[in-house]
Amino acid sequence: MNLLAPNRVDPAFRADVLAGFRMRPRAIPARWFYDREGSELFEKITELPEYYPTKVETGLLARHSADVAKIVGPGRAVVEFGSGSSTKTPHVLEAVQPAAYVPIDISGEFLRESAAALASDFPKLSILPVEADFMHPIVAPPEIASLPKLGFFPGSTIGNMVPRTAVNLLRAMVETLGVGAMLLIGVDRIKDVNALIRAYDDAQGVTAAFNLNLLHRINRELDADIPVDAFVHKAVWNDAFARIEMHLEAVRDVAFMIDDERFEMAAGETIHTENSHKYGPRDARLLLRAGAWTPLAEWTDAEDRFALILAEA
Ligand code: AVI
Repeated sequence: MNLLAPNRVDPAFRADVLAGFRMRPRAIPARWFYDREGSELFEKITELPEYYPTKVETGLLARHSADVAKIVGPGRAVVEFGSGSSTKTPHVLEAVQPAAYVPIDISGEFLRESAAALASDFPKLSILPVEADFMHPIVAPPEIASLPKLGFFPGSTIGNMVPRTAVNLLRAMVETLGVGAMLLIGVDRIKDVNALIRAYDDAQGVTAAFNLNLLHRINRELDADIPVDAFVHKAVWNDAFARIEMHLEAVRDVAFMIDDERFEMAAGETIHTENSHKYGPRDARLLLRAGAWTPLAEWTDAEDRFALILAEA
């Protein structure tokens, strides 16, 4: 969502970018990837042959939503965190037979489009979109106040947070959903490093374009003149932190202006743009417990590339 007029700058974006270029090592939060161009590039990433998470998780949902429904029971309100295009949701809605569906997303535009699309497939379902930042506890619509809840957080988005932030979010979800709630969450597994690198540095260069779009966005929105052609996309596995990191590396010495401030970067210097943490089976369960959720069941693919975990508050 952009509530600001097209040529008005989002002050939080400007503040994060300027602070990120001033610090060492330089780093910009990954949330700023998702302007319209970035969101479109991310949709393309999910269709890439190398990017297994979407395909594997969708397969797990298609195969196991009925098993989830047996544990969860009917008549809950399904609350989806960061619903985006809601592409994985129909499997869950069909199996779980909820009394209501509450998609939460920060992008109002996305939310309205996907709620309308779902409404035509589920005409009897009460759909109650909430435009909000799900990183904080959310006041649920009054219509679902008395219903037990099932939180749905697919895509391994939890992996884009450092563990401390992930735990804070899981605890905020307990507050939003209430005691007795359940949570169905997608978690990407630690696996062969080459397979991980390929997923984040694909042959067609779509992930590179997604990463570099951040610099284009800064130029478009912040009165900046970063020479984007002086940067290349890097995806590296950081074993100590069990995460893929994305960086933008300067291939030559560069100087540029952002909003009247001059920056210089030497060849080889990087901007850290994303973390994507991966979790082994025990790590994932421990993370959930630290976030005040008790794991109840989990489903993985034959190669254990990705897990769907059902937990209760
Ligand atoms: C949204 N998120 C779970 C993706 C991931 O895999 O960490 C974002 C992404 N970045 C590069 N490719 C995909």
